[in-house]
Amino acid sequence: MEFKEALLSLNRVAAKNQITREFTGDNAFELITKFITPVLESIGEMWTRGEIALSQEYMASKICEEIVESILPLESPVRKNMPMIGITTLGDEHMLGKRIVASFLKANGFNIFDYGNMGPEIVAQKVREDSVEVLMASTLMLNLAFEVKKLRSIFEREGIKTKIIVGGAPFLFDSDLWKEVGADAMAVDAMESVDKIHEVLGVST
Ligand code: B12
Repeated sequence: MEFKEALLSLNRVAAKNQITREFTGDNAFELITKFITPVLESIGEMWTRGEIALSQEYMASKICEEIVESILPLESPVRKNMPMIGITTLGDEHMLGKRIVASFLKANGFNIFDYGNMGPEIVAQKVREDSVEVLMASTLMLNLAFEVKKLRSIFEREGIKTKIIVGGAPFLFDSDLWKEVGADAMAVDAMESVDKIHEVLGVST
């Protein structure tokens, strides 16, 4: 049974087996990028076209969350001289992308403050308190992508120098949106986010 078919028929076991068969212990992010994300995107499009029920989309994403949770790597114990990173969805309830990016950064030794789905005003306060150097914003709804613009103007008002990197569906659909909302960079996936952090901090690798 195909992975997508297994998800849509709510066959947890078949879906999980498809991924664990390919899992070698250190290829979690490749599997997420190659199998899980594109299938979830395609399921989102099927919902848009009215071909499946919202409950199917919801359950498919829940099963993927469970699978992702079971394959993600541990945090790296090496955390010397790494910049402070914050991560939030700025009110968006789509959490899987944030979870994956946070996990990838932790596995690469970054220090992460996970602010969940806080709005821009509180995020700005937290970023200042925690001396966050780069804030990662994961928004999947177009309207919430514009919360980044609000956040940027709060940063300007308060003199906060934290860099902002964005990601998620609206930024994948429109490759210039990150500039429009005043972000410093965008990345297409968790793996690219590390290079972008170095880029916005002006660190050569
Ligand atoms: C699963 C899903 C849901 C689940 C969410 C479950 C959960 N708790 O997370 C449920 C069913 C609950 C849901 C609900 C809704 N959803 Co929805 N959903 C999706 C779907 C199909 C997949 C999202 C996902 O988890 N992908 C897998 C993860 C791993 O991918 P990802 O988030 O993109 O993250 C990767 C990269 O983008 C990147 N990345 C992500 N964030 C960041 C941040 C940074 C800083 C960086 C560097 C990188 C990065 O790295 C990640 C991995 O490498 C998308 C389709 C899509 N194209 O995204 C629609 C989608 C996001 N949903 C949409 C909509 C409209 C909704 C609903 C309004 C109605 C609906 N369709 O169900 C509600 C609203 C919920 C709310 N209040 O916020 C629309 C948004 C369209 C728009 N114009 O805004 C989409 C695009 C579907 C579509 N094609 O129309 N949804």
